[in-house]
Amino acid sequence: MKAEFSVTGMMCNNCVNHVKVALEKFGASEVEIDLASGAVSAEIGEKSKEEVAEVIREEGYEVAIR
Ligand SMILES: [Cu+2]
Repeated sequence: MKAEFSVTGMMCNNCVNHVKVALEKFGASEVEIDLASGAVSAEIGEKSKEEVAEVIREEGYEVAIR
């Protein structure tokens, strides 16, 4: 399943990498992150959007499911 999120608090490319690595470790693929808008999309397979949002939250960012 493809999921989209709005992430607040990513300030630089290091933040983008934190989120990307965390999502990939969690099993997401095709992770795309737009730093300027905070838009994140990923293929999350059988995981729930809420679980994936929680992974982003645990990295220290605010997140809304789109
Ligand atoms: Cu940063």
